[in-house]
This record gives sequence, C-alpha cells and structure tokens, in this order.
Amino acid sequence: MTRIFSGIKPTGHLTLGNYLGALRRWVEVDQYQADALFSVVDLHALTMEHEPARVLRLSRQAATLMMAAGLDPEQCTVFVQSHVDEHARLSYLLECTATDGELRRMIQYKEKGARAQAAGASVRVSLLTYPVLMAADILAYGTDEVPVGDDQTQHVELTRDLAVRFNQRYGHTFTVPKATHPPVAARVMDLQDPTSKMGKSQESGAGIVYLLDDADVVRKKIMRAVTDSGREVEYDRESRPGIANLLDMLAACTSGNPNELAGAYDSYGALKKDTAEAVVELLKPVRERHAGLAADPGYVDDVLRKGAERARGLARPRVDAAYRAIGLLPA
Ligand code: AQP
Repeated sequence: MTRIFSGIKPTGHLTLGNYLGALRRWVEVDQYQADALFSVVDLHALTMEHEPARVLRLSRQAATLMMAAGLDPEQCTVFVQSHVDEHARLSYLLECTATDGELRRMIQYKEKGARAQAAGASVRVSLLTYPVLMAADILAYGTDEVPVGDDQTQHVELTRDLAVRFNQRYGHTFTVPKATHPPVAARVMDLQDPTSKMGKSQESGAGIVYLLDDADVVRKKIMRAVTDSGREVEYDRESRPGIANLLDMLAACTSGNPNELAGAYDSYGALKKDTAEAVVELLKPVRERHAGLAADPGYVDDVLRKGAERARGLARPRVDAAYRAIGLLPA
C-alpha cells in the first residue's frame, strides 16, 4: 500500500492556503487511498524566534483543526513530531549526507533568514538545517508520496537527493519519495499582496484567511482583496495575480476550472462576492467541528498518543537500519 507522510508547522493559525494546498486533499483522498501519516511538525516551529507558550498552544490547535477538517484517526495516523524521537535521530545522519551548499540554496532559508535579519534577530542554525529534518520526517516512514502545496517542492527534491545519495553510499535504506500537488490552488496567495504566498507566519492579517475566522471576517477580507485597475475578469497569473488568486480559490471551493469561471463574470465585485460565499461555506463545517473538539482536549490527546505510538513503531526499524548502514555500532 502506498505510504503517505505530510505535516503542518505550528507557526501560526492555519490558513486557507494550508487547507486548499494540503489539508483538504489529505482529508478527501489521501487518508482513504493510502497508509497515511499526518504530523504537527512542532520542531520546525523552533527555527525562528518563538514563544514557547504560543508554540504549545498552536500545536494543540493545529492537531484539533486537522481532525476538525476531517482527518479520521480510524483512517490515518495523526501525531506530533516531537513525540517520536526517530525524526531527530535520523536528521543527524542526513546532516552528514547533505552539504552546506545545497542547504544554503533553499528559498525558504534565504527568505526567512533575510526576514530574521531585517528584524534584528540572528539566524538560527536550525533554519538552515530544517529541510534536512523535513527529509528525516519523510524518509523515516518509507514514504512514497508527500502531498504538499507547491512551496514545498524544493524541500521534497532535496529529500529525494538525500535518499538517493544515502542509498548509493551505504546500501539501499530509503524509499525515494515524490511530491504531489492539488490540481488547483497549489499556491494560494496573500489577498493584500497577491505576489506573495498566503503564509500563516506573515504579518499581514488582512491578506490571510484563517480557518477559524468568523464568516463576516472572511467576507470582509475577500471583498477587500487587492486586484488591479482593469475591469475584465481574466485568468492570468502573471499580469492579473489578484484576480487569478480569487479565481483559483473559487475553482478550488466549487471544483471548477479557473479559466472557465473567468468567463462567467463581468465584474470584480461579483467574483469577490461569490468567492467569499464559497469560502465561507467551505470553512463552516470545519469551524463547527473545531468548536466541538476543542471542548474535548482529552480526546485529541488520546488520538495523538496513539498516533505517536504507531509512528514510533513504523519509524524505529528503518532509522535503526540507517544507523547500522552508516557504520554506527549497534547498542
Ligand atoms: N499559501 C499556500 N498555498 C498552498 N499551500 C500552502 N501551504 C502552506 N501555505 C500554502 C501548504 O500547507 C502545508 C503545511 O504548511 P507548513 O505548515 O509546513 O508551512 P509552510 O509551507 O511554510 O506554510 P506557511 O503557512 O507559510 O507557514 P510559515 O509562514 O510559517 O512558513 C504544506 O504542504 C504547504 O505546502
């Protein structure tokens, strides 16, 4: 059976980008068609300045939202990365496989490093090595497919390179995984700056639809989305990024095609209104289920405990095999 692994970083409140780019497909397709593991990858939330209490709160919220979105613990394994030591154990071996040059080329390292420096903070070593930990997250489970938004393509490519290199040097140990992306809205853009990704740790709250935003807040944010001065509704990501982003969102919510939808509108206002309503409808059941689950943290903890037990059992033999293959004396 195909093995799938993917994760969400608790660096902020989950966004419509996380939902359309990743979570929705995990819920609707992946958990039923594969042996799927989904993780709150909390170690990755420590690579930039962070507040411990906030990371803790956001980790629980992310797990709760993943279940509220429809991940069913009977169908898939949901767990917290730091509960399974094998991720960090394997990460070190992969650091001994990766090179400084290939990590410095990572776009997220460049962007977030520049952001940290602009804010007067120093750049943590973990920001550089984070893609290696991500490779460990994936390779520890013999993962075949990694369903992600297209901002993660470069990291999955690095994972593939490290798996191939390790296998060539030390003998076949890891499955070489591939990234998969949703057909539309693989990159949802910020409503106030449609040339930047809608990211949960960005400053501009007005450009980001959070999964737990009230319906009226969602409507307001979408109605105020930045577009251009043209009038015709056309799907062109290069010259009309704001309109293309709305068309992508509407297409993702209604299982439509952004090009065809463009032909159905003669004003930006009407497009915004329909997009807002479609997003509100899409998120309504998630918010309702989240309220129920948040009232029962014991249930969420229990799911995470069982998930970590299963994940540990799957990862340990492969990570132990990697330790032996690379030349470390068995304990
Ligand atoms: N805007 C987006 N469009 C499509 N997919 C997206 N994803 C994130 N933002 C978008 C996908 O969501 C999954 C989980 O993301 P993550 O938590 O690993 O963090 P990220 O990709 O770095 O996204 P964020 O929200 O922008 O976090 P910060 O701001 O902390 O870096 C991934 O599959 C991702 O592709």
